[in-house]
Amino acid sequence: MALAASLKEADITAALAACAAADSFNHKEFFAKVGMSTKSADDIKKAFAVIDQDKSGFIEEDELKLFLQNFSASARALTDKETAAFLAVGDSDGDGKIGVDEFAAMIKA
Ligand SMILES: [Ca+2]
Repeated sequence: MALAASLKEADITAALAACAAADSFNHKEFFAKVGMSTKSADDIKKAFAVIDQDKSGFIEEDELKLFLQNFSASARALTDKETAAFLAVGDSDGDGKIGVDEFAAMIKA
C-alpha cells in the first residue's frame, strides 16, 4: 500500500490493533499511533491523495468508511457510527466531505 510505505509497519499494526473492535475507532489516537501526527504537510497531502480513491479532491463518506484499509488491506471497515463521527469532526465547512485542508487540520489538531 502506498500509505504503508511512508509509515512504520509496527506502528500500523499497533494502531490497527487498538481499534480492532467495532466502534472503538478514535481518529486522534489513530493518527498519533500510526505516526501521521508528526508527518510534514507534504506527506499529509500524499496520504490524502491515497485515501481519495476516486481522485475527486475530497474524501467522501464511502472512502472514509474504508479509511483503515489504506493502511492494511485486511483492516476492517469503519462502522456507520464511526464513519459519521469521523466525518463530523473533519467536515468543518459542512459540505458532507473532507477536503485536504480539513484532513490536515484533523491530523494536526
Ligand atoms: Ca473522493
